[in-house]
Amino acid sequence: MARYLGLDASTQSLSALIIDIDTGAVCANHSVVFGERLPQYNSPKGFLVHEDPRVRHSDPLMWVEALELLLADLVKAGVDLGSVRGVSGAGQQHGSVYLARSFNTVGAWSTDRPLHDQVRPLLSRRTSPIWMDSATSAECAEIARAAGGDDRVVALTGSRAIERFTGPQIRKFYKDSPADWARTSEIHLVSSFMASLLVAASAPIDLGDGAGMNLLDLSAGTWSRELLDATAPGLGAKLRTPVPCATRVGVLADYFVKKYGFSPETPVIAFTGDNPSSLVGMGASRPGTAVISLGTSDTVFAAMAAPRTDPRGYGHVFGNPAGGFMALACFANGSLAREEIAHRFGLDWDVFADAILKRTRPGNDGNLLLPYFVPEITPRLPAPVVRWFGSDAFVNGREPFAAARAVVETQALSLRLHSRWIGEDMNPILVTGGASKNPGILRVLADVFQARIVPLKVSNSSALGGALRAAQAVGGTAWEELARCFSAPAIHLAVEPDPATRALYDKAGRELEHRLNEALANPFVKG
Ligand code: XUL
Repeated sequence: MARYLGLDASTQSLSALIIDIDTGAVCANHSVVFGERLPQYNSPKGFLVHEDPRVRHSDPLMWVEALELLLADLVKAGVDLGSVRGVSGAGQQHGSVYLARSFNTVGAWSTDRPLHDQVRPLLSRRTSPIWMDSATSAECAEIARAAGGDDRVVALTGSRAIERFTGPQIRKFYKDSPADWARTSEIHLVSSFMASLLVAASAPIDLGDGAGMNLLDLSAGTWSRELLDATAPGLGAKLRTPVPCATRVGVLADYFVKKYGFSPETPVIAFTGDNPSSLVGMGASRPGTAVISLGTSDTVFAAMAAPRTDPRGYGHVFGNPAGGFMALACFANGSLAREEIAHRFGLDWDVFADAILKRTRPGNDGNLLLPYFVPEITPRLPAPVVRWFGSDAFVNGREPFAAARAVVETQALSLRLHSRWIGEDMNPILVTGGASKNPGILRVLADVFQARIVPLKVSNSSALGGALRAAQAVGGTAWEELARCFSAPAIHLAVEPDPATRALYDKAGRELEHRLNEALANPFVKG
């Protein structure tokens, strides 16, 4: 039996997915939702509440405890972890973990104590800034200035200095907590942190996720001396050399063999970012297929035939785990905004879909709604601001069905507007993430993009990507074969565009662009 385990440490949950290469089956797909199972961490949405809406941190020990809960759940469900031949996985991108003592000093985890009790004394910083944090504008400006300007940072790293990226976050820590910085000996991304737990040693950062740090020289595949120096003194010594995504970083620690029944010597492949992992899980690792992921954040991404950067400075270039690069644009107010609008208007998801499909018309009589409950990344605008653009009754919030359609349409128009720079073909578009199950949302995406929208059979493409990467690196199965077996589209759920809606969405797109340009000129004025 050739089975491979993929893990996905995302913002709100940790998931595990096991594939069987011989039968082509997904034999397990489990999640631990932090807010539900670990209420002691006071993180109902996966992060700690902070009075400053720009500050978003999580407790890394919550991820450690979740790993143990998840593995215990798998065993309880009768999954034979001894049949797993390799493990890999992914983490939410950009988040960072700071250690006073390297994982390499651990030797072996003791089975007498839970893992989080053994990780706690290693930390030099109790909390981890995550991708939703936007409190580092000053540090971004300082890094860009020291490195010779925005264009130089883009040329080296594929992105401008960006608030949530790890380099600016590291600089803020160095400035705000010099003593803790001085005792920090090792810095991890969420991805390399999770891999390190599994091998009880320091796992290096991979080139896919490393590209989201504003520190990696993309063309050389090494940390950029210029950017290390621009970020914080001594930073180079706290980071291990980055490695290609298919690197074997060790074998599963005895702790997991003894406690959960894994086989001794099970190889662990470098973990990567959730978006690069999803690219593989969606079977989109070759150029020609775009993906929209509707998770806590919404992202649009695609493998790139040649690296290309966003002239407006919002988009990014990351490493593609199958080789080469991928383009990505990230929208912080994805599900968070849809959930908030549904909640405010008392709509459950069936009614929400019905509101779009049956009770309102495409274009929504010109009403647009782009709510920012957290600071937006693409385009960069502050929060909280609910931007209503439309008729009086609509703006006064008396039209719940129109609001449901408007938030989805306006988000889709913004996705389209801000992914033009990627330049890859956007038809068909594969969709993943929780909201990709909502037929109303799929209908709007098809019409706004004038493209065939195709969901995948397997949900959780990031954990699937982890399992596929383990199968490719350990078992040597070709990407094409893996994609054919496991990334099959759910053709019966595909949605075709209605060409009659093209003109009205082109008009609405121009209107949104105009409104956003106005908002960017006066970011603090409510729309
Ligand atoms: C991508 C990004 C988010 C996180 C969260 O740049 O910030 O998509 O990876 O999952």
